[in-house]
Amino acid sequence: MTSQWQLRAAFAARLSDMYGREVPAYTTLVEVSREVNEDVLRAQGADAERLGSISRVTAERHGAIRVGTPQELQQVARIFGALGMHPVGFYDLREAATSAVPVISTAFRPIDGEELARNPFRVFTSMLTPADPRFFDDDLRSRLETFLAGRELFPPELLALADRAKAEKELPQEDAERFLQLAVEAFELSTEPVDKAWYETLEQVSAVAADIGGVRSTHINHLTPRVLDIDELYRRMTERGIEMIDTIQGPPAWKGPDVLLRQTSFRALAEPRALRTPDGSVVSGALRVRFGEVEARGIALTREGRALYDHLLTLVDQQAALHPHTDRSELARTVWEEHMPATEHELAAQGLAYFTYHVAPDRPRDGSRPPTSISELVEQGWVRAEPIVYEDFLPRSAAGIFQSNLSGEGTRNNAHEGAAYDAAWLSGAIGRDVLDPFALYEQQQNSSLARVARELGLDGFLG
Ligand code: OOG
Ligand code: NI
Repeated sequence: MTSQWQLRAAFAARLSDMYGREVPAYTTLVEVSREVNEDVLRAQGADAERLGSISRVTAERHGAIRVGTPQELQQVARIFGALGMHPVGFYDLREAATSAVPVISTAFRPIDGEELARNPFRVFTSMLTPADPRFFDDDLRSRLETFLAGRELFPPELLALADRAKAEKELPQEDAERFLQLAVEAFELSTEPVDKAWYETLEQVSAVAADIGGVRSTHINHLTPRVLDIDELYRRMTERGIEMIDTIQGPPAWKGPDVLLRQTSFRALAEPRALRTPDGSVVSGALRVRFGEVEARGIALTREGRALYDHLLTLVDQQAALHPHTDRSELARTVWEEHMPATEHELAAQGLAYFTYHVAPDRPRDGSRPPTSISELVEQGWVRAEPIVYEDFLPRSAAGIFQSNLSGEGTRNNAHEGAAYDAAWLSGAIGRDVLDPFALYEQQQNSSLARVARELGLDGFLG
């Protein structure tokens, strides 16, 4: 029998092999990430594993896919449900992006600590919004919806196997093999000719709309390894002659703790694709949609911590407008040094980040009673705090990654009111609750506190 986490790990590994064959620069990215991780581990020892064991980090990937309709998203949810992955978080990239990115998104990922430690594979999943009149007029909307309704992204056999894996939490080996084969195939780049005129019609609105709704299949858009030093990775990739986007998105490089998520990518590459012209002939062309991304993960922030992060983004924007000739990452570093607590301890004390708490094996054994507040327990050596790693995404960074890889700005008519979507709407569309990331981190923190309280006989004292 193959369990859900084994299916998840195998799917992530096979998808990575497949993407490496399709996009060779991705293989370089994975190799350079591995080299950087080994160097960091050698230089820092155990500290390098503070936010995840090296085996977790080495295998860790996120993918990105894009679908067209709620029905397709539901099917995606069934496939990832088989792998023990749940929809977490609601991202509205229409608002986060300045150019035309007509999608809303969630991320499918494992949610409990043990499952994350086994394999944290996650997939950022976006759905097109044809009902948003800022991007699509009535005529284009109806043509698009008809086109999307007429395609099948996932074969029924795959979905049936997925439902079984989800219900039984495992699959017999032979079925597991078939499931993995079909699932990986569903995300390969199709060789079927693309209708050139239709693709270009959508491209005028948005390159993302064309990538999603201009073809009869889906594909993995990028795959992202995790790296322990993203600044070093950026230098080494550039040295190897791979053209990276201009910046590293997210928090700046600074002396304090790593928080949330820093990401960068290499530019989307022109890939040969067969195109069908209006007279019916098939010509070879090239489309530029797929890329490779890399990320460094830090500590998960609480709502208050996240509000501070968002506030600092605004401050950095203001500084950048005042000093157009100064490097943005320099400005960001200065802002952070002024406003962001510089130690994990301070982040915890101010309630800005999430930690799990563990009774220290070397706690006082002189018969004294432990103090009853978590900060004193930590200060006096009774309890150790371990940072909880951020498992989610950042809308502004995601929009930045989308935009830096688009061929054109697209068009967007802000005179229209945008169609409204939120997490509740998305839950209804998927037929499954879209979970709140903050609630998940908080649960993890609270259950560690409850365990500490039990072990130290402090029941009723700690949250
Ligand atoms: C998804 C972009 C978002 C990330 O890491 O923030 C993303 C896409 O390009 O489809 O993957
Ligand atoms: Ni990504």
